[in-house]
Amino acid sequence: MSAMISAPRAVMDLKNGALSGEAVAKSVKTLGELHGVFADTEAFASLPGETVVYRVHMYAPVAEQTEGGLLFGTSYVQPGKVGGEYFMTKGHFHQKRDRGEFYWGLEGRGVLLMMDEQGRCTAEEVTPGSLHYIPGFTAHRLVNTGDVTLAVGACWPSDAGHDYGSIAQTGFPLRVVERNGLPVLTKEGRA
Ligand code: PAN
Ligand code: ZN
Repeated sequence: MSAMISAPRAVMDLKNGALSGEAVAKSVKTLGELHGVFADTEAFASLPGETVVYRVHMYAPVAEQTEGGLLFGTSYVQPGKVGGEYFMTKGHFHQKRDRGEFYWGLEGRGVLLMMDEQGRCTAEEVTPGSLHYIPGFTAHRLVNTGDVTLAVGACWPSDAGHDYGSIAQTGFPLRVVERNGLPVLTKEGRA
């Protein structure tokens, strides 16, 4: 018998990065799960905890922690603000600190915040087609500065893991807030 050409194990919508397939998992992060992330605690408390801040589609062809494999995902950050601060992801270092990652913009507009282990922070603009190399030893967070959903693709080593603890303690030195209708970086309200 000759070999068969099989269907792909996963499919991606080329426009918005939506993933489908058996090994695709989808998760949701609500405001209620983001305590301590935003600077304005009063504004945070006034918003419904069930408000969706971001969703993630993740294609895991191998189990997390597997050495030598890759994971693939699309993050969708909703438009919105807590006080003047734009909706964003929690952000993390990889547990295995030397593991890097690629991000690329698909839809919407935003900012990628990156921070090294010395707390030095940089910010890159994310737009459809923008490509971002996140080196190892670098925490990363996505911020939606637009008024539509920000969709961003990602690919990272399957043994990278996520360390949210360090970010929860020290935060990022820069925040992205709206001033006169435009996104600006600020050091104010540092966690
Ligand atoms: C991304 C992120 C995703 C959600 O897939 O996990 O944007 O952000 P948080 O993990 O910070 O909640 C990634 O960077 N994976 O390594
Ligand atoms: Zn990551």
